[in-house]
Amino acid sequence: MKPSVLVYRDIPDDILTRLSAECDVHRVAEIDPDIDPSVKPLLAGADAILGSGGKIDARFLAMAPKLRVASTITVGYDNFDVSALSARNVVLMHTPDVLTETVADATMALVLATARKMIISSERVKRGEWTESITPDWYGCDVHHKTMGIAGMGRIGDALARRAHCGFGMKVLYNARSRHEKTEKAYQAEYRSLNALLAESDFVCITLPLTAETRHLFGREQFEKMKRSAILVNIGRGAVIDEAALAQALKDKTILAAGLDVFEQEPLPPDSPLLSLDNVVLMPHIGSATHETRYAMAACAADNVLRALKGDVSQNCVNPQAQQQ
Ligand code: 8YV
Repeated sequence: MKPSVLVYRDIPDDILTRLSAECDVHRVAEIDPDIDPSVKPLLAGADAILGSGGKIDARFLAMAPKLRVASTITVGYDNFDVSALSARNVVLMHTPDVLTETVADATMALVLATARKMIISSERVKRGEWTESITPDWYGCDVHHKTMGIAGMGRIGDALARRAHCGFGMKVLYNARSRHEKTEKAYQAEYRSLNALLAESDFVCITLPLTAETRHLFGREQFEKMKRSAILVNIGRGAVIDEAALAQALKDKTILAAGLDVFEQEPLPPDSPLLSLDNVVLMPHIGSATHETRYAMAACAADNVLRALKGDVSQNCVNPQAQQQ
């Protein structure tokens, strides 16, 4: 009998066909049986799940007694309770590498768009406000040859350091749990404590995952340590920042501006104080959202399912030790 895979996100047809050759594929729009109770029987029979989003914890796992593989079409996996998965011998597969360059591009784009006031300028042009030579209120600030501080130095942090150093002649500082000698050597990146990074950087770019240690790592105290001319960019996870404190800091001009791709609650709620500020650029979590990269992520996640179901967790597995012997 073929293993049963529950797919809870849209994935390209050719990838579904590949999956269907080896598995019984069931497609649902929603993985949470509390939201769509019709998912319950499919979940009860699923050997693997493939998709993104949802809260996959012990309560969810209790409804999926046969589950062996959870494959997320993301690199981040903060919505999974990894200990609960491991306790049940469910392996968690994710999609690192394939999105690194695309997310680093988006981060640099956010840096530039925020510093050079590109979004607000475009809105002003569309409103018919460009009626004479621009005045200094349209001016932004330079990016090239400034100092970029990167919080978190994983694959995306390294790709961002390369862009900043090689493309924009920037000085790169970073903070991470450990030293990254390759990045230091390749891009003359210098390690700093978080406080020193905050004090010295013109651009602070967050590429951190969300964990118990990083939740609300950036709040009022941290914004006060930054330069008043500094720009904060977040491409990691929204809850790494205390968003209410950030909105206040932007309002008070404690820091100059922010460029955000991720939020504590997504989609951003209509009453978010960020929506009424003109010194913030807001993107709807588009870091990896190109046709090419979203295809590559779906293909990677499907291949992860096929390999993991055969017992191969040598690549892209968060908890290989969870594999049932
Ligand atoms: C995802 C992301 O594409 O991979 C991640 O961790 O944050 C994005 O690239 C997005 O979460 C899909 O919903």
